[in-house]
Amino acid sequence: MLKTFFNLLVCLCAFSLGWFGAFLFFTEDRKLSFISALKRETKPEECAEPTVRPNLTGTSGISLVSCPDVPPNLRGVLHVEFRTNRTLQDVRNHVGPLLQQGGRYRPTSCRAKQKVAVIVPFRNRFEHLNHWLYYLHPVLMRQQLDYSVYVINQDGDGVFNKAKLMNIGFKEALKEYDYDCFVFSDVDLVPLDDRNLYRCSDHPRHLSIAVDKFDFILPYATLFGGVSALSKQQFLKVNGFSNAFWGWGGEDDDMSQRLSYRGMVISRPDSVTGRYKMIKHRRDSHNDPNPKNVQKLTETHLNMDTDGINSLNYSVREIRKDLLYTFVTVDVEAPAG
Ligand code: UDH
Ligand code: MN
Repeated sequence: MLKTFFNLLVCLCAFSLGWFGAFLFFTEDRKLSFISALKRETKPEECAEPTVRPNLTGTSGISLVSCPDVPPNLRGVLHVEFRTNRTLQDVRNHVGPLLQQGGRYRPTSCRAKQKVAVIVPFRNRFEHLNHWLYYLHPVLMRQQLDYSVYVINQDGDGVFNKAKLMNIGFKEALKEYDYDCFVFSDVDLVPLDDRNLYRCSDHPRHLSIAVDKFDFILPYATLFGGVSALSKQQFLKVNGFSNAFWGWGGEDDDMSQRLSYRGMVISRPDSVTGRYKMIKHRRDSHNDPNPKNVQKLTETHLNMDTDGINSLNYSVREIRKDLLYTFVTVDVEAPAG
């Protein structure tokens, strides 16, 4: 009798354990359990989606269902602060596990809507780059993009040419992958809302419309500088950026005019979604405002067919793959600064 009772007790225990196990497994899978909620709480900046480094080689993404129009794990308004002691290794530890060499990512659970090359014109702003990478990677992941980050670094200390670096980014990125969208971003601009999607749309898109430096107000209606997104088609339709804007200013207005001359209008997010924080900085050396650029803006329509991606000259000095970005150092044939 006692033996039967004992057997029954063992069976009951095994049964209960089985159910408890099944419950944990089930809720963990659907991210409902207390355990997974805790996990998410302790990793606030991470993308909620993949937990393993995705394999980006091969064509495995093709059989997946398309990602939803509205990415499900967005957070909305973000808290952004630029602490000075953020090292590149901090950033690698923070976002690296989900990336492939070259700052490359794509969602594992669905097929991304667009293949996006994020292009950052650059020279000697490593502190800004750390902040930018720290905030942007998790945002781009949550936005479920198939993307890479290209930092296009102007070699030497000749006069800076941001537009030329962006043209080079377009060209170099396309040598690696069949991107259909190009987001051009200053290294010091971080979005304050992850609903501001780094994707292309039917119209060229200006993303950084409300920057703290300008009291969150768009300074003028045709502004296209800061962060903007152009599809491959839109970019080629205007022959890319002009290569002729040396020094600070004008290249974005020239692009804005190119778009207008080719019958395109600029689309924008609303003024809440389009908020940005700019890292405070002084003017860089060898990038002074160039008065000649103002004159150039009167000639956009005359030059745009011959000055642009079809007339781009440069040489690549080095391509270095970091986990967080592809760093392309280029000689842009700059006049002495
Ligand atoms: N950039 C560099 N290195 C340079 C110059 C420019 O990386 O030496 C890149 C960088 O991505 C930067 C972008 O080009 O974000 C635009 O340049 P910018 O940040 O100098 O332009 P912005 O309009 O600044 O923000 C204007 C001068 C600010 C003076 C502020 C005085 N309080
Ligand atoms: Mn700036």
